[in-house]
Amino acid sequence: MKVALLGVGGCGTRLVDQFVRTEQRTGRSVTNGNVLAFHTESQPLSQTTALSTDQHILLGDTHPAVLRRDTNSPATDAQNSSHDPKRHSETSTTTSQHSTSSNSRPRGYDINEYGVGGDPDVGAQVAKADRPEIRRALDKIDETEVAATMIVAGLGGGTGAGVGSVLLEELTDIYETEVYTLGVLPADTESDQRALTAARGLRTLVPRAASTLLVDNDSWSRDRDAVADCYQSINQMTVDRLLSVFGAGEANATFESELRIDPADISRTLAVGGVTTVGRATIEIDSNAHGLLARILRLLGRSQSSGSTPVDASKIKTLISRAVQSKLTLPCEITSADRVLLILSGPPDTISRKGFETGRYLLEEETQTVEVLAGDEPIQNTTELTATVVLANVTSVPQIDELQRRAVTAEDAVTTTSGPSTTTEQTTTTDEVNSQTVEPSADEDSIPTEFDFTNAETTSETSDSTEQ
Ligand SMILES: Nc1nc2c(ncn2[C@@H]2O[C@H](COP(=O)(O)OP(=O)(O)OP(=O)(O)O)[C@@H](O)[C@H]2O)c(=O)[nH]1
Ligand SMILES: [Mg+2]
Repeated sequence: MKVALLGVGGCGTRLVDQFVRTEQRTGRSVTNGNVLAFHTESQPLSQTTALSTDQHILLGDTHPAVLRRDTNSPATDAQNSSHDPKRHSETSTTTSQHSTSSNSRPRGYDINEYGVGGDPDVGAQVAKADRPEIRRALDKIDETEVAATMIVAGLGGGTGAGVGSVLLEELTDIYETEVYTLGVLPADTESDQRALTAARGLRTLVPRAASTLLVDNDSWSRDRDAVADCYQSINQMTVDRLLSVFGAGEANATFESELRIDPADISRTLAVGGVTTVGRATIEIDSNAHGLLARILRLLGRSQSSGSTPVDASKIKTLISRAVQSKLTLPCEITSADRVLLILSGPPDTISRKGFETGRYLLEEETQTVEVLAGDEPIQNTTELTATVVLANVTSVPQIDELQRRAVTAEDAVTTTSGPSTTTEQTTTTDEVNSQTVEPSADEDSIPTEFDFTNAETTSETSDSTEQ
């Protein structure tokens, strides 16, 4: 399934960059070059290696609340030079305009002062003010080449959550095709400000996106005190799973398979909306039947066309069981899933119909879900068999409940100084976050505006009241 990827903020930018790098390394193609990175800070954009400057969209150049790095720093200069020279000349004044407004920003130890300084309301204002620039950038995406678009962001980020929310609103207005979100949740060791932003981000994004795939930094950090040191490995894990899901069905179809995954199965699974999580497991298979020797024999014409023998059904069953019991991108109670998709990727003809049926039955039992779709993705020249399991619209997610609890505390601290508390209305359990997806438009009015970045006023005065 072809998908356009739009990274937002530092996390989103790094993830889409890594995605494109992995596409190039593995020869798989999901995006067809339909990738953009939006940020309010130039440095993370200039640090990308697989994106061209044409794919870097720097927002908030002239916004008074956006703090730029020293314009003489090489990274900033390199970035600004890829933009409108008229705006470039204005950046030198924004640095000084900034120092005053940035003083009133909420601060956490893990919040970078540059860009929107972690403030999602400023992020949303910047995106609204720069709507024309965003629309121009979106013209670079060929909507006819992709079946869907995915916004990728760290939900604890001021840019990720704030700009991401406005971008989602913009895209759902103009695109006929599905718009998904990939959100990264902050770790427990990150500041309450990050937790509050992420809780608000979930509340804004989940009801609007066709589906929100979540990655939990907490569960995937080896060292919980140094989450940032694990970004690279968490990002690779995320990219590998995304490629397994969306890349299935895109590989060169030399070997046709009657069980081959259909891109429509992917959208059908995600169509239930809500929060999605992904598990994965891999086994080595008999290298004699599938490895180098078998390939050489096939090349010499001394073996059957694909040369593969079906892997034992019980082995496939074990693999699928391991995948659904594996550490998910977002750990959850698997029986709370609404729809499940199984993708088996491996050498052609290794998965017999019996193996498939056994696996599907197992998933139905383990997830207590009747809607289990399944397909395979033939990959040549591999000795591995991988099972990827997509669990859609999961509703029992301890990490989201914990995030909401932290958000209540952080929100209380903010509202003590800025007026009456609306905390009880604003914080929700996973069930409530997801319930918004059932009737998104009907429920929209009931979402408190304080939680919805896209309803924030565009003037900086308004944002000041939520910042103290
Ligand atoms: N897995 C992963 N998480 C990241 C990465 N970068 C940031 N994060 C997470 O995303 C959150 C937001 O960080 P950024 O993406 O830098 O924030 P932003 O959107 O640039 O906006 P600011 O808050 O203004 O910096 C952090 O609190 C982390 O939880 C990354 O590369 N990988
Ligand atoms: Mg950042």
